Formats: sequence, structure tokens, C-alpha cells
Amino acid sequence: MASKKEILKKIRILITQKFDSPEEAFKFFDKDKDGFLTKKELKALVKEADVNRFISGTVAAKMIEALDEDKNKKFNWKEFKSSVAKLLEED
Ligand SMILES: [Ca+2]
Ligand SMILES: [Ca+2]
Repeated sequence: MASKKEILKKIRILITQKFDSPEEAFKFFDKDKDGFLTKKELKALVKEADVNRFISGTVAAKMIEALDEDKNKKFNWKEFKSSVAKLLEED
């Protein structure tokens, strides 16, 4: 199984290489345009990052668990932005 570090690296590559900005990535994966990334929408992002699909749901759940500041089980733009900022800080 891929390590956490490898998974985060894949997500970082997706956001930095396939999108011009984190905001563009957020808008792209917010499929219903409600201004939130739900676990399901985040799972699509994780899958798109080429993380093994069998663990994509778990990865999405863990990301929300760890970084959902207002505990509503989904990411708003501010939470997503700070998640990406943390990702970019890693190695
Ligand atoms: Ca949404
Ligand atoms: Ca939230």
C-alpha cells in the first residue's frame, strides 16, 4: 500500500500540474457548485491524483477528518486552501 507521503505527493502533483491554481482545482471538483467539497467530491480528486481507487475513499475521509476546521464533514474554500498550503509545505 502506498505510504501517506506518496499519496500526498500525488495529490500535490495533481493540483500543481493539472490546474493553474488551487482555486481552479476546487471549482473543478465541486461538481454541484455548492461551494463545498464533500467526501464524495474529494474522493474524485483523490482518484484523479492516481491514488489506488480501493483506498481513495479512506484517503478522502482522513483528509476531511484531519483538516475540516468547522467540523461539517466537508471542505469549504478556506479549508481546502489551507489543506493545499500544507501539502505544498511538505518536502
Ligand atoms: Ca460540492
Ligand atoms: Ca468544513
